[in-house]
Amino acid sequence: MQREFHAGRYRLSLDRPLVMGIVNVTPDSFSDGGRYDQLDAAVAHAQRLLEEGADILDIGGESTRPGAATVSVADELGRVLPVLKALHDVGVPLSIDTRKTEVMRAALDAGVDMVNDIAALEAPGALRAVATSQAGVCLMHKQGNPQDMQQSPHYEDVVGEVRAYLAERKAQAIAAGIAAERIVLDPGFGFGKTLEHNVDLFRALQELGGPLLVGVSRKSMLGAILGQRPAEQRDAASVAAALLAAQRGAAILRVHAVRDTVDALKVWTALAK
Ligand code: 7PM
Repeated sequence: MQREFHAGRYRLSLDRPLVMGIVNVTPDSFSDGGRYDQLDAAVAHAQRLLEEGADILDIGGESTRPGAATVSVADELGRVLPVLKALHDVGVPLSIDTRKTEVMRAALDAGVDMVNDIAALEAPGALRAVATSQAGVCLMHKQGNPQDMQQSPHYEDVVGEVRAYLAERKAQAIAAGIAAERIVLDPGFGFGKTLEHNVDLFRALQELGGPLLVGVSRKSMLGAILGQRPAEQRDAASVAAALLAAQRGAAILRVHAVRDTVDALKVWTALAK
């Protein structure tokens, strides 16, 4: 398996799991004040995640929550570009979480190191936009779209279908000129999946190819396991799941609670035989 991940200005060793900290730049996340409030809050949050040990920062301006409203290119860029610019020289790779080719292009022009696309570069021009850069990319599986994906997820064989989709998207990306070292794969927990689908995928993590990025932080699958616990009370569960994913070889853990996840990984490193 691949030992490095190449992302823009960076070559990251995959000898230990990397922690990707989530920075949401959406009106519903931080203060609902004006644009500068939102920028300040996002940058301050990112600085905190860095102090807590984040290896990568993932900056997103579109909520992909089930049922969330769509956002225009102009609005999404208005949210994320100032944050990307403010964080450009913090010393870790910056990832842009977007499905939109225009947003990818503008973010890449602003020097972003990685594209995290829940649509696996399926949008017209997206493969080309990433191929003509040096950025890394995360190709994620989903069934349906955020507006309706949780209505009736269906698979004959969720593990086989997700594995085949990811392998196909990776082959397409390589054919478009994106080196394998620049690609990570993601089964897309919660994206058009029932609790049972998510559990099947998690148990089969090692069969999905890779390197893998795993995002389970605060997700409803954990809420369901705990008995419908609200998102802000799912951090211990998120850390447990992240640690399990790491033990099963996940390369990158996408998390909200960076400090707790870094602590858990340190304990694993110190105590595991
Ligand atoms: C419900 C579903 C609420 C999803 C919030 C989310 C992933 C991602 C997101 C992921 C990659 C969240 C999300 N999840 N990108 N973006 N993998 N690569 O938890 O699992 O922030 S959105």
